[in-house]
Amino acid sequence: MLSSLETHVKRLPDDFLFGVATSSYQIEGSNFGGCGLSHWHEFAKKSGRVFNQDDGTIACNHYHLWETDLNLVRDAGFKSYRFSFSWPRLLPENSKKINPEGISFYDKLIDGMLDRGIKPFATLYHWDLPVRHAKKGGWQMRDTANYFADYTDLIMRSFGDRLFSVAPINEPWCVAWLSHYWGHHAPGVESLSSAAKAMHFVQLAHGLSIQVMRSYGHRYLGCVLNKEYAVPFDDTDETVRLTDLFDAIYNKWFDQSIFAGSYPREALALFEEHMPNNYIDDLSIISQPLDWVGTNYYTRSIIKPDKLETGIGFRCIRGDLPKTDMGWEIAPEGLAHFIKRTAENYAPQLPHYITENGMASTDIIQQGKINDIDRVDYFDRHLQIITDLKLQGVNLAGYFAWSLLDNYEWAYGYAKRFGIVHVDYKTQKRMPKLSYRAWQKALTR
Ligand code: IFM
Repeated sequence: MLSSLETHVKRLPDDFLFGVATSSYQIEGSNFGGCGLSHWHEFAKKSGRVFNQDDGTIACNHYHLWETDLNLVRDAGFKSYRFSFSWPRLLPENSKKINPEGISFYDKLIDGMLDRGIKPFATLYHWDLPVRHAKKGGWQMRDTANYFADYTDLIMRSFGDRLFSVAPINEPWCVAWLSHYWGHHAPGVESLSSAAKAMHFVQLAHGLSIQVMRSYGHRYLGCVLNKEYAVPFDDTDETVRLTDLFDAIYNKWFDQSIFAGSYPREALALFEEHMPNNYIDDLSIISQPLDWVGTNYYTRSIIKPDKLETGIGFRCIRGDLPKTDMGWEIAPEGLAHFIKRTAENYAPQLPHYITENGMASTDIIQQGKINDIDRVDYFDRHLQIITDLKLQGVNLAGYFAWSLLDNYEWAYGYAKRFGIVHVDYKTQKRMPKLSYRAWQKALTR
């Protein structure tokens, strides 16, 4: 009998791309190979907001174990690997002095993928901003967007022709709002004014980077936007208005600026006085044509009015649905909502990838095994949505499970496990979980 994942895979066309994702700071180990400091290192050590003050200095030691890890990707039957470049690894000291060990590491990693028949699905920035840029204001500054364009140039020169696809920035909402308004991620700023600037400059960085990559003739460029499904706490006009505001800040800000060259008016009304001068002139850069669109999807948020939240007037709460170990509700219907909305409103013709989807769970090792059946079920329920929509004719092109390995889960340190492969952080031993075996069975059948 076919398992649920096998059934979905069988219903999808052969060219539907299945992959698995990770990111540099979360797995590589920033102590190795001449990597420079990122603002995450400082945040982990100094902010008091990171569990156990855990940092990414060793992480999964992927810097040394990359061959083992690529073998795991290949042996599961994944045909693509979504990874990120580390900016401080390639340019540890300044924007001119290239770290040869960094170049050599990514050379080997990319060639290692190609040798194994795995398509390199690259992200240029997954949150490890060099500390030198953070000290000068980081994403609140236009300069950072310009430096990001230079860094893009280095990557294109060195690796561009070997990359199947590239997205400049992973989850710009996290880079901007989560890190500058909520302060939950590095640099831990809590200011509407800072957040508004970061919301704009991270988008500008995206657009400038796309321009650079086009100048090299790259033809498969996209964006990776995280989406959270907004549900009003009640049906009063005020709650509905606030839910629209949440949706504008979290979701539409990014789609609309990239695909329609404007910012949503609900969010702009809140940010306008803090926006950088002449920001409107940048929208034509931000809205460069793309070749594909990527969505990272995990959960929903219930929006509840709260007068104590002086800037925005709401807070996000969780409801009664079953939850992952992050406390995130499992709500696959939100994924359907975003896939349809993106196709209808913004990018009907573009191939759509689910670039991250997965769950943290409290995996228990029993008799040398992890039977993470809840994670298999999570993948199953989200793939059901994808298969149904694909069969209805939506242009869905691929799906990436988050994550290959248990890894550094940012402010949660190593306390949360998202991997389909368990990592023992003391020995660095990898142990495939039941979910890995389920993917393997579905993809290699
Ligand atoms: O681990 C993160 C990843 O870095 C970005 N997307 C969400 C994941 C789970 O929180």
